[in-house]
Amino acid sequence: MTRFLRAGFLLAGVLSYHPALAGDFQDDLRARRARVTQQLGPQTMLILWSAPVRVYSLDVDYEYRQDSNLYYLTGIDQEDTILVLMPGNLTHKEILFIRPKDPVREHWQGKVLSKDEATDRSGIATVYLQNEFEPFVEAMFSRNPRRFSRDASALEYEAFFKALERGEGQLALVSLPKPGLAEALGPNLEFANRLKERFFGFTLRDATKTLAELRQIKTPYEQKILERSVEISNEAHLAGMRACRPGAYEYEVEAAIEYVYKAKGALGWGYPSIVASGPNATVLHYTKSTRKMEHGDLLLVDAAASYQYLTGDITRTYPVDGTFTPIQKEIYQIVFRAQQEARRVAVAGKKTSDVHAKTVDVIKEGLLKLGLITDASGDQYRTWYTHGAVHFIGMDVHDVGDSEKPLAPGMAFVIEPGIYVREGALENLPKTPENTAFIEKVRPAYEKYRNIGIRIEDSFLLTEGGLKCLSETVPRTIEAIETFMQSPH
Ligand SMILES: [Mn+2]
Repeated sequence: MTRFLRAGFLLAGVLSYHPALAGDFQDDLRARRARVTQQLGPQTMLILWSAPVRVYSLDVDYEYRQDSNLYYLTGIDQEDTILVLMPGNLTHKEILFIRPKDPVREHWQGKVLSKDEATDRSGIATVYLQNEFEPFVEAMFSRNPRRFSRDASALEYEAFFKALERGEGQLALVSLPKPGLAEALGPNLEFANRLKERFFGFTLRDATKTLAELRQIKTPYEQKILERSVEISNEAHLAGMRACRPGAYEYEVEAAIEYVYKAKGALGWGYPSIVASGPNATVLHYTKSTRKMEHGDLLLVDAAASYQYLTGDITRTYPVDGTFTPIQKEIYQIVFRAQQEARRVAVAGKKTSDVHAKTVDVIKEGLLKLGLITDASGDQYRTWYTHGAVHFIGMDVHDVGDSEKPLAPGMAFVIEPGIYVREGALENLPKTPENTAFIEKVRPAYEKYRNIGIRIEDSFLLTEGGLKCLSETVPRTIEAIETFMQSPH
């Protein structure tokens, strides 16, 4: 999956629950909350809301996908959930608000967690009901805990109250709308503004970065789950390759891939599958999967499962009939070499931009040799290589994290160079004398390679021992791909 360079976007997935790892999971959740708590400080109240239910059509909803940050800290994938962290509290530093049990609704929509079950799942001892949230917050910001509960003690919340008195309280929220983005005022900010109108002594703090930095370094537990997630995706890719043949439709390959997700307990994708044959391979996020594949086509498959809220990201491009044409090989080898050489750059201490830069060097050199660019010193290569090579993976396929930070053990990311000789790429260049000359010179090469789109993408984990490729088992070399595609299955 290739990332828009500026904006991210939300992708859905679903949870599957494995009791065998349950204890590890709760330990990990506790440790995650402890790290957030430490960074927030005693003057702060952090509030995190669950993701809203989204309507598919009329009275049918989309499958529910929990907000990544809320899931990261609670492990709860139920709607109407709110997490409050108050690091300064004496005993109840973590408080969960959940929807009430309702037998009628549960008959229609399924079981709702009881308070005890929410505690078992999250490891959070203090659980209140959803309708107690606003009274609780009001009691806290008015420094009058009895407004919430008659036996509440002011001592419990003293650190936060003192901070409010000094005017140093902080209300920490995540995913506040960024200035300049054309988003509506988010519900978080509306909530904060309403509180500000009524109470004093605190400022707003954006905790998005705090959470992103924690999520950027995968814990040993997360690494284990991510590895399993990618294993499932590897198997799915092999199934897709087996289902691919001239005369079959793209959706048949997609079905073979997604069957494996479900059969292996992943229950869903980390992002919509891209199964793009022939000219469709030049469309970065082609998701229709309706074309019939023909002899001579390449098929680009970019797909990965979401397993327990962790997703890898893998792309392979292979010939539908099992044999690359010489012309396809020429492009493939450039992309392959770009990834190989970039892998060697991806060591602790380097930045993701260093890894990307290596792919650019190799691709420029290759494009120049093929006549698709006339000058390797400038930006001509961007006509054919249109995205970045590296992004983090994790709970979100384009996961959060600071790309300015040097690579470090625990970071998980992809390296995904690509070349796309797409229809109209030359015609759509701005009409400058420079471009006119460029177009004239590269047109023969463009005609030769047109409609070829090739991307190679693998999921990596940086460990103390070096770079570990999690998707190594999916054939990547021309030889391995041809052998696999031509073997009887
Ligand atoms: Mn990707």
